[in-house]
Amino acid sequence: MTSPATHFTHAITRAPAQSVTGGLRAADSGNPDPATFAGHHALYVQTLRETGAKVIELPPLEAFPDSTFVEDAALCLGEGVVLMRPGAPTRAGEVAEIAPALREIYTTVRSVEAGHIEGGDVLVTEREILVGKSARTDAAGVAALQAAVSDWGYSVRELQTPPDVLHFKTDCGLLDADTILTTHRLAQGGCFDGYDLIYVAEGEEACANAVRFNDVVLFPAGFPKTAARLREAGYTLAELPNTEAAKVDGGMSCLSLRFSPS
Ligand code: CIR
Repeated sequence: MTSPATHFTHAITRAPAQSVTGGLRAADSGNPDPATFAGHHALYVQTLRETGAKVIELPPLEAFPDSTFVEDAALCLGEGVVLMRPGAPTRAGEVAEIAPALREIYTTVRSVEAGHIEGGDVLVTEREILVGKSARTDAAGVAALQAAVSDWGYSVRELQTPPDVLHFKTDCGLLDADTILTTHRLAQGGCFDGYDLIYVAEGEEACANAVRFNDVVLFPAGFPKTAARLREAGYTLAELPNTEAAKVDGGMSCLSLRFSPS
């Protein structure tokens, strides 16, 4: 069944810059290789397009090593777009860089004016907007988002991203209107009560950041047990190489903004 939370007419992506080797990361497992990353990114974009969506590809930004992770700079909803306020100082300038592309599509553009919030901490379902406070997102940012979207009828629920997890969505992804892929460490506090949950297999926590995009689930290659669980549950997976993004803590959701402007 199609849902406005999983089915989209548009996406925005930004090709990785050579400077992605200087991207932020929690642990050093070596630098991403820009050429390999570019190949992975092209495959990601092609997969989005194959679902029928229009994909707007933005050029690389050398001044912003993490700018390929466009999801963190904006929250795209049907009614309008809300520009985020990244908590990582090196990423704050990405918002002004992506805003012109968003203004070409949306007539209503709002901004988070206080605190900090990154799109990776925001999960939009059909019923609500869940936001995990994290090292990048604080209570003032969540409150500012709530103020920005309340007249559009959204309720915002403030949650906590587990310690040592970069973003809320590092550990979850929406699979359909009622179903969330997640980890035990995130779900154990009951934040997803009322939803159907599919857990990633033990040891495969790094694949929780999957994204349902139209008829496919964008899923990082290399997590066979969880992939089998999802296929068994009836989902069609597009398994995409993600080794280079993963070196700078990036996953499937971070690489696009997904939306259907009204
Ligand atoms: C960062 O640390 O900000 C980037 N290296 C990775 C951002 C990943 N974004 C996301 O999960 N939404």
